[in-house]
Amino acid sequence: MNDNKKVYIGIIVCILILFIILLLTLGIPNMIEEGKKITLLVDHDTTWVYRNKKWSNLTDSEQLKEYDWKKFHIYSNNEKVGSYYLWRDDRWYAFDKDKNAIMVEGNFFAYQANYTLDIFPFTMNTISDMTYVNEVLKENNIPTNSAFTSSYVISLDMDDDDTLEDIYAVTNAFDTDHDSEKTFTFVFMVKNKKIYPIYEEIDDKDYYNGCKPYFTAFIDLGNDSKYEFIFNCGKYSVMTPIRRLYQFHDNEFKILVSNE
Ligand SMILES: [Ca+2]
Repeated sequence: MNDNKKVYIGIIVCILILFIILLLTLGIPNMIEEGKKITLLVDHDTTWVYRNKKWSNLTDSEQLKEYDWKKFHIYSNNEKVGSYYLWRDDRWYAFDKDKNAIMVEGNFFAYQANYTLDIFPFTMNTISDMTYVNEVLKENNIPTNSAFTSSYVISLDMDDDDTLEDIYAVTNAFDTDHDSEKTFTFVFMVKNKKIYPIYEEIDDKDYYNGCKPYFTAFIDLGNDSKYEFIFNCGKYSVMTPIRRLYQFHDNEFKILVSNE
């Protein structure tokens, strides 16, 4: 090999290395971000779409018909049912490729995206350590011996730092058995012993007030091993719960889209 050839190969190698560095630092994240398309079906009443880097809450029934006979990844009660074709009437119905009906019981959730979404199989655990719950109750002048109608904690690594965060939910909504002064709902995350509020509601005591908090799915929407999640608030007197898609960003929870 003569010196000229060595110089050429050297230059080509340098250009390739520069190109790869550029692609890794600028190109690849942008390419994923730019072309990302997501459709989330939350139960049978809420549809969220992500197009051109924007979320929207789709309510037009004509537009929803566009998903008829489209394939979705379907989940029920946080467990994968499979990938099936959907058809909409007053709700979503699932069919296999031969148009045999597939029964989907429980909390329905489905998504379609032009990339694979990681969905975390969360579990709702009994709260064994009441330290943080009591701290939040005290801050809001609610007695710490209050009875709950629902209380649980979900543990997962929300932000990919190899340490688990705890998401707590407590409420006394729809309580007929106890005489409490206020109806309350608190949902928050604890990370490094610090409390980050997700949802708070305090109302006068009334059977119709309050919110029963529950989660539909924890989803890695950004493909960055960090989780966004769908949170719902069941209301006693309203058919459709409040539904919100949350993201933990810059040390606070932000609502990306909701059905409100
Ligand atoms: Ca973490």
